[in-house]
Amino acid sequence: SGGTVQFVLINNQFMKKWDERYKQWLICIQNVFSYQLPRMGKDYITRLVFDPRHLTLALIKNGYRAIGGINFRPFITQGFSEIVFCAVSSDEQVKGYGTRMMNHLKDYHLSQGIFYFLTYADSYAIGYFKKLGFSKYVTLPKERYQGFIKEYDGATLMECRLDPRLSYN
Ligand code: 1VU
Repeated sequence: SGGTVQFVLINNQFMKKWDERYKQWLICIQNVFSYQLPRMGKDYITRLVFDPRHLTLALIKNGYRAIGGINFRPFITQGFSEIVFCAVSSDEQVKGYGTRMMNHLKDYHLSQGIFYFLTYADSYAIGYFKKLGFSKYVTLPKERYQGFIKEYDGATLMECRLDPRLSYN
């Protein structure tokens, strides 16, 4: 293996002239999400990946290949982001990319003055989120997120509180 990876934040909100390369990357990442998170349903994933209110942090290998990503929705007035989908393609898992991707997202949020992540984690992903600093103990007051984030049956709400004194990379 080997090779270099970079992180690209893709947001289709302000792109009047849609960058064809970004579109191809989003399609690849949407396929990774569909394959890795089959219970979410492909149509639902497609809708949220291309929703202008959602952003995708793309994990790009060797300058051209999208091998994973994190889709999230910032709620700036509420002071948190919802982590919606997070996945790395099968052949690139357990190489540390999932960790680096989340750390990159944390530093981006510190730069934006957002200090909380919330996610509905599948039971098999709870361990991964715990390693990355997420907890089932949610400290954010309910009125800050209730009605803003979508509940998923059988999933566990988890929170990650970012420390503004830290750098995660
Ligand atoms: O640091 P350690 O070595 O102790 O632990 C690693 C790694 O061993 C562990 N880990 C796993 N543990 C249990 N089951 C797994 N499937 C699993 N995969 C990894 O987690 C620590 C971090 O490893 P990493 O930095 O190498 O992470 P990856 O690059 O492998 O990426 C992790 C994810 C979870 C993104 C990847 O395995 C993946 O795409 N899995 C399938 C999709 C998934 O479950 N996504 C999260 C679902 S919840 C969601 O998206 C809604 C919010």
